[in-house]
Amino acid sequence: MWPMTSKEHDAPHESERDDLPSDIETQADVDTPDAPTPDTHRSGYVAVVGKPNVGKSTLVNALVGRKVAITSPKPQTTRRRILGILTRPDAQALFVDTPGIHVPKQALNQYMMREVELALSDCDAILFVVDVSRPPDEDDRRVIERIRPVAAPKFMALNKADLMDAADGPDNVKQFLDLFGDENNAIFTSGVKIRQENLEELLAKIIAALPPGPQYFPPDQYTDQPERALAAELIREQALRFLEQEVPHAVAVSINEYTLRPNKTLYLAATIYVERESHKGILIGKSGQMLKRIGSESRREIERELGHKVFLELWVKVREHWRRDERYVERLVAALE
Ligand SMILES: Nc1nc2c(ncn2[C@@H]2O[C@H](COP(=O)(O)OP(=O)(O)O)[C@@H](O)[C@H]2O)c(=O)[nH]1
Ligand SMILES: [Mg+2]
Repeated sequence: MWPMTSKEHDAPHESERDDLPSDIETQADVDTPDAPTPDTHRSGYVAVVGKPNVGKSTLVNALVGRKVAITSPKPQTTRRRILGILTRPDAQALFVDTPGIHVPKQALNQYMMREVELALSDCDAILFVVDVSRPPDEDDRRVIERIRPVAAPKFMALNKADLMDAADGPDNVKQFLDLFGDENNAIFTSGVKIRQENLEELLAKIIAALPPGPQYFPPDQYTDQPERALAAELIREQALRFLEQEVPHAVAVSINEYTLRPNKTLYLAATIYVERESHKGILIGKSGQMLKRIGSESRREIERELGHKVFLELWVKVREHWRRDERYVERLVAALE
């Protein structure tokens, strides 16, 4: 406790309001004895790259200790750069979760690859994530070739180590190490069965590689996404969970209303966009059952992540071929920022 903090400062009476600003200033001026000096504090951007589905988003969530990015077994779950912020007394690591590196075909895919390029163009370190339960393939090689010319220090997460079997495991590891070429900076990880020591070791290596720098974000901020964007993503995650194979790529979510009422309830109305009338039918389900399930699971997740009580209204609309429409993709993303 600060010796100078009196009850009045914590809970000023109406009549004492005028005194408040100068009191706050006085408190903020007090030095914290343990605050790191600027030249020992490290910070920087860590681009997290890899082919789709290797567990990049799951790993970023595990490293940051919060759900900053939604995950699913479906490829293309992550569509744009997402920042996961880890703050420690001596460092701030800014993990940039990216869409998987792949060959772009449609407007949405091109948009996703631009997001990867942007992340690589301004990073202080690279975390290359692979699925070590399978041997490297063409897609892994393409990622390696893309990051090879980037000067930033590189680390490899041999992820999904929990799925590695005794027969093929060692050979997969050897092949990935040959490809990556730097055994000292490769670490086994798992985003689901967390071996905390490995995550700690990986973090320590990454932090040691970051340049000296300030704390860019306040210590309690764990992502750059506004709450409404997080809410839209959590709804999309549930839609991906419940829908059949062919539909999920074509799902987009936009928020129509986002109001935190004085009673602390968040009123949220969102539209789920699909590309075809038949997809709309699947999404709504028999007598609305599917949409109800997606709605109640989303509501629970949003309540847990954002800490508000939530009233959620979901709509479904068809917008044909939205993924091919570059302007629409850009607008949809911009609307969430
Ligand atoms: N068994 C296992 N599954 C994982 C691991 N990491 C991610 N997954 C699963 O793999 C799928 C893809 O993960 P995601 O993080 O969305 O991959 P991304 O496309 O690289 O971001 C999801 O179903 C995850 O639950 C892991 O270390 N072990
Ligand atoms: Mg992802």
